[in-house]
Amino acid sequence: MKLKVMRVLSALVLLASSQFIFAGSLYAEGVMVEDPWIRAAPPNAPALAAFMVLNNHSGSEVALTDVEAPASLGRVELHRTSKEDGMMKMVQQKDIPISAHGSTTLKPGSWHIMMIQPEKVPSVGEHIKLTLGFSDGSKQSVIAEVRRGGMMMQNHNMMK
Ligand SMILES: [Cu+2]
Repeated sequence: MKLKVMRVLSALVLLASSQFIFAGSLYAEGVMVEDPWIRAAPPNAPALAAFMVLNNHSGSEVALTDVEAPASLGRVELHRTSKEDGMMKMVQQKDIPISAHGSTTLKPGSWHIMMIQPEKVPSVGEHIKLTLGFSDGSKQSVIAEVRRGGMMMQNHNMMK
């Protein structure tokens, strides 16, 4: 009798711990951010752009809805550059969607995070903390490295 109780108890403990692991893996789902970076720009640049890969490991669509950056980098907006009538055009977006089990790449000439009218343009090699807010209510901070790369600023200058 006592042995039977023990067995039931240990089975319960096992069940409880496996649920704990399950809960742990659920927590690890959501958006995984890969390779965040900010494109190096001249000290008088009117805007800065940040790029990264957003991987959605969940079964439902999630969107990047807001980004917090240090105040010295200016006002933050979500943008998308696309070709319209043969012209590259940049349009502000309310969010950046990431499909279920899919990924969205923020890159020059496509989706990007734009920081407008920076007071101080960071130099190559600096690390900038960006806090990403998603439509599921989650927030995540990433460290973006300032580096050279991609196209120059011509996309953004075309907007003027
Ligand atoms: Cu832009």
